[in-house]
Amino acid sequence: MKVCVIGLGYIGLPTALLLSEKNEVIGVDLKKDTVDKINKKTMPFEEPGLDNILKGSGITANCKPVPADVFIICVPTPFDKEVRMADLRFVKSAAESIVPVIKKGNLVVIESTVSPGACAKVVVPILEKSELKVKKDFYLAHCPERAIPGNTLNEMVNNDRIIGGIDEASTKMTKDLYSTFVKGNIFTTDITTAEFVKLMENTYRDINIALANEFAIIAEDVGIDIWEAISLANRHPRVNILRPGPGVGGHCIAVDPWFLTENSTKCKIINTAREINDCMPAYVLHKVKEITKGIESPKITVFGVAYKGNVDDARETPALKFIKLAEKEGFNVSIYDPLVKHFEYPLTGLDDAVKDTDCVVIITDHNEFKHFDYNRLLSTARHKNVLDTRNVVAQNGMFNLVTLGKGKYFD
Ligand code: SAJ
Repeated sequence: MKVCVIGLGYIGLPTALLLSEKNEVIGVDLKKDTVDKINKKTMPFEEPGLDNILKGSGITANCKPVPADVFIICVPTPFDKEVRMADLRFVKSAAESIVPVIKKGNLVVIESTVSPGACAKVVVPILEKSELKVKKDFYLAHCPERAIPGNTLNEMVNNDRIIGGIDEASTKMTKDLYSTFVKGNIFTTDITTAEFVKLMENTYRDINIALANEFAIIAEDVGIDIWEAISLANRHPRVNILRPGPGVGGHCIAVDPWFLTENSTKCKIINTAREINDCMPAYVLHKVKEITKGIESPKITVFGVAYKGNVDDARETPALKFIKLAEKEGFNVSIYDPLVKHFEYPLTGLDDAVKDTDCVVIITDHNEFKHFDYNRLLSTARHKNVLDTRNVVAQNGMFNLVTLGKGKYFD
């Protein structure tokens, strides 16, 4: 099979590499730099395990699609903040780019996350500009990705997958192709259900995190430790509450609920959950204000701007809103992140970030933050305060530790 994978980012490149073990694969990306790197067998981003596969693979990369048997679209779907909708511009332009090369009998697979109905209503009309007709001349399916950054390779191979074809022949062709590398079970459905399932998965997680955040806020009022309470509640065989934190980031969970609700007039819990999670940076700032009350020209140190622990990705990070709010409220903010390389604000070395600080605010649960000796680290601080929004610091020493979700009773 000759497979053309369009979009060589966090999902497209690993998919292309896994497919290249049993197929001829051409990767396509608009970024010339990415194309050059892949042709030189160099990874354009970091993700465990991919480097080795790339070195041994026969994959080639190109800036434009070439004739093939299968086209897989793995481009990002940004969030249009103004109207709270999926911005399908990259999916559309990827589909447009196939039009000149698509042939009778080809299969097109959409991996990009899209709003319900988009494959049939948006992608089909573009592909049919080729004069070929879906179901008659070419096949189409949605196969949403489920891999988690940091563990992409393992999850792409071992997770169960959902495939929804526009007809049975499309579903079968897609299942046969993905079976060449997926070891998990492959479940099949129709194309719109597959779109919906993907969005439900991320929305479920968002609502669960919102619930954990609300529990944390209530626990502070009641005076108990939410982290202990959640771990005890999760001993129930049918309960699995996620962890509270400073808000939800990343390019999926913080935006996909809006893709699901964009064309509905009846959403309540999904919108409320988004609101709760979006308010968490402000909630964290209110705690910082309490801790630093009375200090003149306070300096705070943000530990971690990645959207979650142990990744270098700061997209949609809750740290950004927290920092913007803190600056607006007159805080002097220094930022340290051991993994993130590019961010809207300057990043500082650890020692400079902590020197003369009045409060360290842990936003991201990087492993490094769990292992610091905070007594030593805070020796150059002006005030020895730590606000831990992820419950990664143990109280062992002479510093004031405030943990999100731990009520006063435990201070
Ligand atoms: N978070 C919490 N508490 C938790 C878990 C996460 O506050 O208990 C926060 C994280 O810190 C982060 C955000 O939520 O800011 C999202 O992180 P995540 O680890 O939950 O998810 P992502 O965005 O890295 O990946 C998700 C995954 N979806 C699900 O688990 C349902 C992944 O499988 C998807 O492939 C990915 O979205 C995607 O691309 O859709």
